[in-house]
Amino acid sequence: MVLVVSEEVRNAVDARQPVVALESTIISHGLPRPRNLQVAAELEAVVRAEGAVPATIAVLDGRPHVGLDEKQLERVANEDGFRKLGHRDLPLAVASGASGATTVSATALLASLAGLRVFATGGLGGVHREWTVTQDESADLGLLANTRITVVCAGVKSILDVPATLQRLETLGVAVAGYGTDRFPGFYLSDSGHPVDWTVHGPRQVADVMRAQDALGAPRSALIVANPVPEEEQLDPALHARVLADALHACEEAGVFGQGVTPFLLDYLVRHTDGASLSANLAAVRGNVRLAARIATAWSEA
Ligand code: PSU
Ligand code: MN
Repeated sequence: MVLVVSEEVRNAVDARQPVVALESTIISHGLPRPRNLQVAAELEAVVRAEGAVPATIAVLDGRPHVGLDEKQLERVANEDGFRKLGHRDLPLAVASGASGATTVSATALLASLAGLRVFATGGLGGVHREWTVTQDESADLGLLANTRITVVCAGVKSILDVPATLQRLETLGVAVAGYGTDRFPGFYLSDSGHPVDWTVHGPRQVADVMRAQDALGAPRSALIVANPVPEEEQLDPALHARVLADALHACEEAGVFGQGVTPFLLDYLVRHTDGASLSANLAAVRGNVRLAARIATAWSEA
């Protein structure tokens, strides 16, 4: 088996104890150094504080790892030339011995192969603005249409075309529920300005939905639990709108495309909001990780 599952994660899965999968692209490509390593460790600690086991996922020297030790986490945060791997990149990375961080799509796939069911991230990828020209839609969406996993996120990144992304999720048949809200969260913002059709209240209800997915069987799609960043921790919406417009412009000017777009925009926002976007991003991720641990616990008790 090509997958390396850490002993701690393997034991927890075998014993049906709660485990939370964590992605690594946010660490390697989504957050500035040296803060990224602190955050990686902090997120694992949040999972543990809730009584669950963290499983950060990345590919090291051609081997997909589920559950990283301290040294391995450090490589993700600090190694130069660390790639960004979507699920389509996994066989290429494995065969060539490459190392890279996994996006939502690759993390969800590897997590599910390892028998994990709950996954936390910041914001999902989705349909980019200017899609009609670039056809840039994150591979996250297609993978989630075919993978039985529960993803806790603060919606999709606000750098995207949010209504188009919601429409794609509907078309692809991916279940979406607001956590304690009927508004779809906006990543840095508590409210994207768009509604969601379903609201779930509490980790147990989420576990009920997961059980119902299994009872219904096919198609083996995901469940997106959209958990808003608390309003007092969100980025100021006016600042967000202003800096985002500049960021999109700068991205076009710089000729950035493909996998480079998302990291470019996230970095631009951090630098031009005096770190306020970073605080909001971290608040969102922390909240998602905590909730994911509670959902994993309810799921393990189900
Ligand atoms: N959420 C964050 N920061 C990130 C990402 C998500 O808070 O860096 C990453 C995720 O790994 C997601 C990826 O899968 O961005 C999407 O990239 P793209 O648009 O190139 O598919
Ligand atoms: Mn893309």
